[in-house]
Amino acid sequence: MLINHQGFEIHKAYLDEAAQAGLVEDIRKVSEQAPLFSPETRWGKKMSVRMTSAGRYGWFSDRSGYRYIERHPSGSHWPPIPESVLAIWRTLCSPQRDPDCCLVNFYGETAKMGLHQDKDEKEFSWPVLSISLGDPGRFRMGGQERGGKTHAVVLESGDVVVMGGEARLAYHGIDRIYFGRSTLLPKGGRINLTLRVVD
Ligand code: MD3
Ligand code: FE
Repeated sequence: MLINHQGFEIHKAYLDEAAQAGLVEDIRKVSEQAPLFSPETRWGKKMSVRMTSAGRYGWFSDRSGYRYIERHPSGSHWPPIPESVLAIWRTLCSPQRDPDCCLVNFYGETAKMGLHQDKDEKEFSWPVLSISLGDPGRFRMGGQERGGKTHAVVLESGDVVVMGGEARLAYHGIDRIYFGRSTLLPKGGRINLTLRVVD
């Protein structure tokens, strides 16, 4: 099922169970090469979401601010974006231009992501694609200004979201995780993959 509202395109249940399980396996391999870590915000507070990346760039944050960097904090290059993930981008976004970064977010029972805009990329003309795996999460989305009206939608395992057009610079975040509702990840939790063109 496809719902499209002002550049916010949700493909509910886009991935079947086998595709979801395959992605989890491919992401497990990424996190073996590039272990999950909790970035610090520019105010020195650890984020509750654990992260890693694949691709030419990975997203990073510390007291110096939010940015994309070419290596994992360990010093290694980020692993390549799995083909299974690229295939989804090529179908829903573009067969011409691959993303530069696949950000992997892992949410445990109490993790959240506050309302923010994604503006660390040099390019906003490409959409951002998001893949949800594991426990459902309540996603909140507003407009392009802070403090505006917001709408909540539950993102479930297998849902794929494409944010383009006006939605690309909309405020958004994850308020809560419905921990233990999915059996995809044996220990529970939610994985979100976001594919981005950075420069
Ligand atoms: C709306 N992640 O990593 S994905 C992030 O579920 C992030 O982990 C959330 O926000 C998550 O930055 C939401 C859906 C999403 C991704 C990018 C967007 C929504 C977006 C960019 C612009 C507007
Ligand atoms: Fe975001």
